[in-house]
Amino acid sequence: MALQAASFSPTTSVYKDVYAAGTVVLKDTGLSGVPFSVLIELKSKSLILRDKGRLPVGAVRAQTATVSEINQAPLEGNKTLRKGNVIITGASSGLGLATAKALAETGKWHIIMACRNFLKAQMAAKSAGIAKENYTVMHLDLASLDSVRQFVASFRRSGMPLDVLVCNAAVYLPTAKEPTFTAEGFELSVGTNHLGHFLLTRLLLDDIKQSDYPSKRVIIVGSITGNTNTLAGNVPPKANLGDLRGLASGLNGLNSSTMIDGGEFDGAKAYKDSKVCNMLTMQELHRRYHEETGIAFASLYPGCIATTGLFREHVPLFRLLFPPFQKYITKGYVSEEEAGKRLAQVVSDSSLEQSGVYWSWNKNSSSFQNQLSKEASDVEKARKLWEISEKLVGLA
Ligand code: NDP
Ligand code: PMR
Repeated sequence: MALQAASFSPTTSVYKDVYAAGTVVLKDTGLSGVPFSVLIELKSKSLILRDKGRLPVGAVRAQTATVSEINQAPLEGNKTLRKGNVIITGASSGLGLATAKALAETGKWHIIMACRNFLKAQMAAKSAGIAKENYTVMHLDLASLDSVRQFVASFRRSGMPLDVLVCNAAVYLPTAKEPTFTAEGFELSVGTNHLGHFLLTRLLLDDIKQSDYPSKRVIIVGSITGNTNTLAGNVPPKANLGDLRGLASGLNGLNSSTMIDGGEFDGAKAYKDSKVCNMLTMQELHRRYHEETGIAFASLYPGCIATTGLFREHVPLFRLLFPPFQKYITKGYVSEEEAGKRLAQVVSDSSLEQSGVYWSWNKNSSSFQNQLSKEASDVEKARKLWEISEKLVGLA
């Protein structure tokens, strides 16, 4: 039942969200008129400060916690009564939005929707019916390392503890004839899907380490199409990072190739390569940090969610035929709702807590630990990818 004393600082001038027994938010400009001692008193009696967004500045409405409210809280290990806080990148559509909805509906999670389009994310949350008190939208453009750093700074200013990070956002540019680039000049697919998430995860690890939540996790969404030990992973162009020479020389198309393996630009391959990077990064995080921090690192293939915005750049005929092809021929199709429930399991189920695992689901939707391809589980490549990525994002 650990409320965070620091979050009650009476001098703070930013919004503070303090999640106690399912409830929140001091919309504060100094908590004027409420002595800190009173807050301590409230805290010790397990009272809840409840904001409905209509309190005048300085006014604090207190309400006694009911048994049922306390019971709503995640009690795994009885370590804390507050809601879990989870950041989901790219939660404005598809899998990310469906996961946010699934988690919000449990009443046990507050979702920080980390999105490049603030308004789109707000509207998406609203039309998905996610209750206002269960989410916060924060701006994050993974195609800009400055934006990643700014996001981390604003998240820290919010005062919220961080318990789980889900790296979900991605772009897929299968029809691009020419490469496009991130703000720092990296090829856009690998720059966004891998490098942006790499920096974000590295910076937020410190925050997750400090969490008192019973189960701390970092999840990076992978895919079957990056795994060449599957039929789907053998559809050309196949993922292949080679010796990482393109990445090592900057992936910028100026003094280097725009592809990780040093080859000619191919948007579909760049996406699949980026997914291999995601899966390698998860395992390297596990090797480097799991034992020391207790954080569980995982990746997953949620199923083929053939209707999402991921295919927005594909030709119209593909977009028309892909869903029935996956539904009736490969039978790999899964709805956004079902995929969201799967990712939500990886966020919160105690049965999916193991670290270093790549999760998949079989036809009757039960989860299992899947095998990664030889390349996607290559320890030496993961280490090299880590070291090069550190340099590219300015951490080494
Ligand atoms: P969507 O296109 O619906 O979702 C992708 C999200 O990423 C969107 O919210 C998008 O924002 C966001 N995004 C893109 N670029 C950036 C950026 N620069 N900064 C911040 N956010 C960004 O696709 P899916 O839901 O299908 O994809 C989600 C994850 O699932 C991806 O990691 C994908 O690789 C993975 N996946 C998908 C499969 C599928 O069959 N669809 C299968 C296997 C894995 P915006 O809304 O503004 O465009
Ligand atoms: Mg694939 C069991 C077979 C299977 C599965 C599960 C997928 C998933 N795909 C399968 C088979 C095939 N696909 C076959 C036989 C073909 C040749 C006709 C095929 C083709 C195909 C294309 C052109 N598939 C695709 C594309 C895409 O553009 C998608 C892609 O690669 O996006 C990167 C895609 C996908 N197939 C999948 C999944 C999950 C995808 C998309 C997603 C991803 O990795 O994010």
